[in-house]
Formats: sequence, structure tokens, C-alpha cells
Amino acid sequence: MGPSGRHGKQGIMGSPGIKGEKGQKGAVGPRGMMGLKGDPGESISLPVAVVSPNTQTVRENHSATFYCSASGNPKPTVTWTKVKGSLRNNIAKLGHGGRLDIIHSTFNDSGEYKCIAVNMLGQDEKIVELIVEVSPRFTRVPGRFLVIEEEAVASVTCEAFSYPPSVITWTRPLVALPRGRSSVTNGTLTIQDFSAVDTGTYVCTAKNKLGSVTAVMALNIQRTPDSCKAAVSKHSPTGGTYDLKVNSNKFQVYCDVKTQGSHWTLIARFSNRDTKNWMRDDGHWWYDQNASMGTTTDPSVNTDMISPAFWLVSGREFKVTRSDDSSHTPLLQTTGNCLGGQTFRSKVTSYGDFRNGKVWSSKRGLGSCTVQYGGQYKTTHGFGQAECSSNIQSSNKIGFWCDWDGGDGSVMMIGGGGSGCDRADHGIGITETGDASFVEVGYTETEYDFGNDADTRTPPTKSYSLNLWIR
Ligand SMILES: [Ca+2]
Ligand SMILES: [Ca+2]
Ligand SMILES: [Ca+2]
Ligand SMILES: [Ca+2]
Repeated sequence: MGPSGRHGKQGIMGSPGIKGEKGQKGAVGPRGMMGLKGDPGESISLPVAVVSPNTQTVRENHSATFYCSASGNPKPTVTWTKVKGSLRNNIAKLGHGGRLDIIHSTFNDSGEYKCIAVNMLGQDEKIVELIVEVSPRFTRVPGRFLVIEEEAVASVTCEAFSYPPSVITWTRPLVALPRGRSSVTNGTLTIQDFSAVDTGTYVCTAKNKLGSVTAVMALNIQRTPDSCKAAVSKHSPTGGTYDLKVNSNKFQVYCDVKTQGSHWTLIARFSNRDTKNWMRDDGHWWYDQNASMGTTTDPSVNTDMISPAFWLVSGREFKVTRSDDSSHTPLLQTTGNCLGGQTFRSKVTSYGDFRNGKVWSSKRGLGSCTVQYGGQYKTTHGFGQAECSSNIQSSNKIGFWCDWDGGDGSVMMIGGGGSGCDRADHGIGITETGDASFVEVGYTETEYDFGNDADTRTPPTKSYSLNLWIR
């Protein structure tokens, strides 16, 4: 055998075999080296708001500025709100740095404002206060012309708005306010017992440190009426009870306006149901009585009455009515300016002083006025001779202080008198006394406050009285 031959050429390489299974996890390697220190990172933080100024005072129409700066991480957003109400539209909210501009401030802008700073971690709030000062302006003033009733309490009020609040004062140009009768409280001027000296110009002034305003007005007086005519025209036209003031005397009267265009003042009443007040021997009620007696404000009462109007209210005419006639139709009414502008007392006492038994006349009357009759005069006691005419007086008259020869007299004789007209004791204030006076003789010869005969055998009615009115 021979030696082995040389190797043949290598064949082509076959395909790789199938991948083997994953090996097992290796052991943990050794710890690496510590790294280098890094750069410092930014820290996160809650917002903190800082405001300036805390409070601010500006005048009206001026601008106010507040700042609100906020720190925190992330950077907070800043907003402003008004604590009560809402921010006015034309306020410049938020310029740079949380700036709040309140432009042309008004009083309504006064109050607290809140700055709110917010980031993702939370929020912070700070409050500032704005005070807007306002000069005074009136919110209430009286009318320019005021009328105050005489003796009443005048009360006039000015009210003003301002900040700081204003002080309201009242003055009169060149004249002091009435001392002791006037006071000013909370802008209201009060004057007690208003009188003519209080009429004139009044000024109220509202003032604070920014300025002042004034209001001017005139106070006039409405005098207490001195007659029914004045009273009725100033108050209600219905008639009734009114206050009158004559010569510093204040009193109540009853006014009758039922007759168109007339204003009658009730001044006296004659009744036979009570005592003979009008025929007192001393003539007191006609001459001297200077306090009212009886019910002056009710014409339906059937008792004697004398009103202050008897000696205080003057006029031209008078009328007589019945207490049981609520329409006060004149049974008689004088014409031709009987009273001539006098009071009734002046007229009736102008003929003489017949007090205390003095005889007033003999066989005549001392004076008379012309009258018209009306209503139920024919059947009214005292009017029995209204349509008669005779030697002492004719039918269309009322006489004062009349007398018949042998007896019989009257303070006011109604209608005719004398031999043909039942002598002289018919009318108001009648006496049977021979020498006519207030003195009563006695027996059947008596006296009555009104009637057709002063004899006890023909007594007058007690069922109604006669009212006496003046205008
Ligand atoms: Ca009487
Ligand atoms: Ca008498
Ligand atoms: Ca006689
Ligand atoms: Ca007689």
C-alpha cells in the first residue's frame, strides 16, 4: 500500500444550522462609577400676592391705581375683582404687573377690590380699599315758595349726598333765625309758632371738605282767616267749623255757605228753653260778655249762645235763622249795609248804655234796618208782626231798642210796631216792662229771649231757637 494521497479540494460550505436556545441570564455586573453633580433645577411654589397701596382715597372723577404683584412657580396669573358688585366695564383692568386703573372714579367705585393670584398649586388673595370723595349735591330740597299757616310749626328739609357726609346749615340773609323758636336737626329746619316776622328768604347749605351747595326758598305765611269768607276760600267750600283769628283772638266759629256766594258767621243764639241770658237785668250778654258761652259751632243747638264773633267779627248785614232749619234759610236778612262794617256788639250798643235797669226809649225805636223776610218766617215766634206797619215801625224793618207807651219793649223789634202792630214786644229780647229795660216787673209781665209777646199768658216756643249770623 502506498502512502496516503494528498487531500482533495475542500467542498462548498453547507447552510448554517438552526439557532440554539437562549442562554441563561448572566450575573449582576459591578456598580458603575458615581456621576458628576448636575446643574441645580428650579423649585415649584404657591402663589404669593403683594398689593400696593392697601387703601387709596381719591376725589370724584380722578383715577386710582392699585398694583398687585404675584410670586410663585409656576408663575401665577393675576386678576382683580370687586368684593361687592362687579368691576365697572371701563375700568382698565390689568396692565403690566397686575395694575388696576379705576378711571374717572365715581362714588360707586368706592369699596374693596381683591387681587387673586393663581397657579397650579393654589391661589392667594389680597384686598385693597378705594375711597372716592364726593362734593355735596342736594337729594331733597323744599319747593322755592312755601306757605306756612300762621302759628303752625314750619318744617322744611334739605338733604344732600356727599362723602364725607356734609353738614347742612340754615340761614336767613341779613336776619338771624328766630331764637328759641327754631332748630335744625338732620337738615330739617323747624320754626315753632310761625308768624309774619318769619316770612322771607331762607338758605340751606350743604358743605363738606370738598365744597358746598346752597338752595334758596321763600317762606310765606298763610294768616289764620279773620272771617268766614276768608276761611272758606282758603279751606273747604262746604261750610262748617273753622278757626278764625281777629285782633290776636283765636276762636272757632260756624260758617254757613249754603246760600250761593254768601259766607255767614254764626255769632249768637236766642233760646227760651234755658235761662234768660239775653234779658239779664245787667244786659251783660249784649254789652259785656267777653268769653264765648254755649255751643258756638253748632247751629242746631237749642240753648243760648254768644260767640267771640259777636264782638270780633265785623260785617255789613245780619240774618236770623231757626235752629231746626239745617239749611239756615234767612227768616229775615238785613239789606243796605245795616251794620256798616261794625261788629254786632258795636252796632247794638251804639245806641246807648242800658245796663242795670236804664230805660232805653219811650214810644219809639232808637234805630232800624231794612230787612227781607224768607223761609218760614210767618210761623216763627218773634215774627208775628213781620207784615204789619204802624206808627213806631213799618213791616220791612228790624228796630233797635224799641218801646211802646204803656209797656212792652224789645232790644230788636221785628216788623211793624206801635198801636196797630201789637205794640213793641215782638222780636228778640222782649220785655213787658212799662219803661222798657232789662228789668222784669213780675206777675204776668215778663220777658223772653225771643217771642211775640212778653206775657206769661202767651209764652213763646221752647222747641227751637233763633240763630243770629253776620256777614
Ligand atoms: Ca235763653
Ligand atoms: Ca231781666
Ligand atoms: Ca213803655
Ligand atoms: Ca205785651
